Amino acid sequence: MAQNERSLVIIKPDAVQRGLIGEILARYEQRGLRIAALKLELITREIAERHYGEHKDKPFFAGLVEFITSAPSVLMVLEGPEAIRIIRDTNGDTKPAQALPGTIRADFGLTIDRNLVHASDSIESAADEVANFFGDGSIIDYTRAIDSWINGD
Ligand code: 3AN
Repeated sequence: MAQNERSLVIIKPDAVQRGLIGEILARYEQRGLRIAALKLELITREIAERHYGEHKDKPFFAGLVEFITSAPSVLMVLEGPEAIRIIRDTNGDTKPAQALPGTIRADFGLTIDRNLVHASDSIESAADEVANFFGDGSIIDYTRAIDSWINGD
């Protein structure tokens, strides 16, 4: 069986403001991913700067932090076999213009500055990102009755 993985996912302020929370969440749920944690939160500057730390020397860093702290986001932890790859494929390319039709960023977005969602890009970064946003440990380990029908085990 494929390795079970965990990813941090953010439904960013643009998607929340546009009333797309349900639409986007449904795509992850329909794919079969399990929600292990979920909250609506206005991200603080400190947490945003840590989250985007790898971009701190880039010209777009200030705008990135400004945007992600400008209005509430939905933060979640999603789990499933090969979840990192599956979620990033569901989200689509960082640049919506290059995202494949059927992905969230292609179906709802136009520009990189408002690309609706974030997902972890590796198991290692997922661990750091989950700790950054869910340091209080509010992650629930549970099994759904349908899990064996989705995962085949
Ligand atoms: P992803 O979110 O697909 O993992 P990253 O980690 O490369 O993409 O970038 C994080 C965020 O930084 C992107 N979602 C985007 O909002 C912003 N970003 C990345 N590259 C650029 C760029 N060249 N110009 C403006 N914003 C960018």
